[in-house]
Amino acid sequence: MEAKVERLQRDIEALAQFTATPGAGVTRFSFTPEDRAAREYIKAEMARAGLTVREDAAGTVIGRREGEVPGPVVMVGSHFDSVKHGGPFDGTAGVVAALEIARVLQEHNVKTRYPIEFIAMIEEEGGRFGGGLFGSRAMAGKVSREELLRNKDAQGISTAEAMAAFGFPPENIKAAERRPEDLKAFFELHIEQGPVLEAAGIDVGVVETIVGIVEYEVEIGGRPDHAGTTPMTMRADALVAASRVVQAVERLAREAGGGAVGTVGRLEVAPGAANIVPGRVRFTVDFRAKDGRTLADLVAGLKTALHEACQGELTFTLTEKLSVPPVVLPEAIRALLVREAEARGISTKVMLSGAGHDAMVMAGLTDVGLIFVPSRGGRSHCPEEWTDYAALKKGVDVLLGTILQIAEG
Ligand code: HGY
Ligand code: MN
Ligand code: MN
Repeated sequence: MEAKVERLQRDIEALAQFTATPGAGVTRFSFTPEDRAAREYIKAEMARAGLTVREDAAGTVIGRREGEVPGPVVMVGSHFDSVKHGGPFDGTAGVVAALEIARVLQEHNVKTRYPIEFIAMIEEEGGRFGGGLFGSRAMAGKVSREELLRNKDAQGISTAEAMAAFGFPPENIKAAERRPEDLKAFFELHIEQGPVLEAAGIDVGVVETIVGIVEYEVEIGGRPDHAGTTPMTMRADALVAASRVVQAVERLAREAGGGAVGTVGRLEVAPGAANIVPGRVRFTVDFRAKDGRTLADLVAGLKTALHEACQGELTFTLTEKLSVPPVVLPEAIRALLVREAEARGISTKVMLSGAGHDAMVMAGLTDVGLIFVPSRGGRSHCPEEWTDYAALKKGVDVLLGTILQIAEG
């Protein structure tokens, strides 16, 4: 049994149309018209594949295929939201892989012992509200009502308001929770978003460790003043202070070594005029490392840098948006994936994931397998993101064979 590459291509191209920035990459934020269009496409394809379709309280789309016994369930999927001006494969490739596996099982009239759920997770990127890994964290019971009220988009709309307006009452969020005893395994196919597989000429990456992530929103308060009449010795310039912290983020990560990374991806200056000394700066900090100790050291270094940069009238606030520890995925699942690939003449490489994935949250609930397919030029989170459909098919086939083994018990 194997996937049909033309159906993979059709799904990817169809879903890529649901973007707020046509011609400038895929922008598909959660609880938006683009979300609605993509979710309706996914639900229709799940129904056509014979699945029972529902949406959980967080807004994740779940298609279920019954087995001979009611549970525990084998899950396969990824996320269907995107970053701003992203590519057509990030997350979507894993949702399309799940859709195609459902079709193949239907075509071959396969009856598995355990049920299988095909998942399209919501708000993994955190592109609209910050944070991220929202759908999987809701399944893990790690989304609080407080977070739904606190996290707001660029227009000041909270996650709770957006959910309510879209048809998902925020007060029901706890209903999305899944019990570990009800789950048998969670599998995710994702594009690598890096250069390793392409450079090595390897078909499929089998992920051993996913880096830990901490993400902060920082606000530095200064004093807006006239840029012409305020002497340099009398300023509380929020942007000068922020720029010192931005430099520290880069230095801390570089000096930490071991693959640690630090990024300031978004920075806003207010009031934001050439002739006004910046009174307030808001920016994000994203640290990643494959061990918790390094992550803790990076956070401590950030706090030191903030205290040193904010003297006198300058103040700062530091709000944690996401904190997920590094995870090592189970060796037994990795071995199954490698064996399935070898049986199909597909090459594999065990590797680290520098990107975060829903799989890292689901690893707290059940056994998890995460595989990568190559990204052209290692590019992602940009319109240039690309994966050859034949390469995607190889990953889907490895997942299909492995899931059949796990679902047979
Ligand atoms: O940020 C990440 O690693 C993922 O794309 N959400
Ligand atoms: Mn991403
Ligand atoms: Mn992703």
